Amino acid sequence: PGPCRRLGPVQGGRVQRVTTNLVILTGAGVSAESGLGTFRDTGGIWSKFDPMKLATPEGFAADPEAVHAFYNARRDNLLAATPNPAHHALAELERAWREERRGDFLLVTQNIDNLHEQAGSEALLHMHGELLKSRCERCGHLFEHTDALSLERVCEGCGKAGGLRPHVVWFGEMPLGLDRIYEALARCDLFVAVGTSGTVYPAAGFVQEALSAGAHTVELSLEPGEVSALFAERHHGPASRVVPEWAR
Ligand code: BJW
Repeated sequence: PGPCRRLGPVQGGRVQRVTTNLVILTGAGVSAESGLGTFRDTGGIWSKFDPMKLATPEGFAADPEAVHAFYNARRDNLLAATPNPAHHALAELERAWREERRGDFLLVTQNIDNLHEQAGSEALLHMHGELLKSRCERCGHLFEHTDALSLERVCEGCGKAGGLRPHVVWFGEMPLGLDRIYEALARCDLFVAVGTSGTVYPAAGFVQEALSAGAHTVELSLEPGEVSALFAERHHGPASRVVPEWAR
């Protein structure tokens, strides 16, 4: 069964509307069919590149040029990518949730791409940052850009070179927006995870938080993930099929 609004019992001749607060968590699998690689599948990004060298503060300190090259290449890939039916279905679901006042809606993505925005999602939180943003470690200046980042580039905020880094969350760093996410999870009635392996915390623990709040839990992914057993409902297949099927 999909996420259709439930109607409550008739009280005093009126049908009481039961609201459903929805939290959706997406991972790399939702963007796989848009041509952006996943991390841990066969042939995935971490089978070709060492995450300890490219996705940790220590790796960046040791070889910033290699890290810039890695994210510059992924930024170029993203600029050629477009949303797939899964992104569109989630944006459409958000519109319906809002227009029909079904309840609160929050889309939390672990992805640093902007395909949810391109599809029209609005109530969106990028917990692992955004590839089209960078920041200065010296002055905190945050800016959007589509061109390559380099060690030589000068920060528009402080006028100094050498302090810029991608606005992404590496291992050992604190994910973004956790207060808002845990607050939404504590109130959620329905939690859906799409295209994530359930390997990386704290995101992998969100299903447990949702269960503690009494939510119904749904996994939509190509195959079972690490925490699959915690989901009450599971639909396995490509996101471009299982997400629109579930959301309609
Ligand atoms: C499809 C599909 C299709 C394929 N259709 N589906 C030991 C135990 C517990 C925790 C830890 C531990 N040791 C260390 C930690 C903490 C660590 C962690 O979890 N490590 C684990 C690996 C063990 N976590 C952190 O460090 C996090 N921070 C933190 O904990 O802060 C607290 C703290 C801070 C400081 C001090 C003390 C505490 C930060 C994690 C940051 C993760 N960063 C990355 C890189 C981001 C930038 C970038 O993109 O380069 O985030 S790593 C990478 O993994 C990326 C992703 O967002 C993240 C999750 O991956 P995801 O999305 O699940 O992708 P895959 O590839 O794993 O799975 C894809 C899925 O899609 C699969 O299931 C496929 O089947 C499916 N799929 N095609 C549908 N067509």
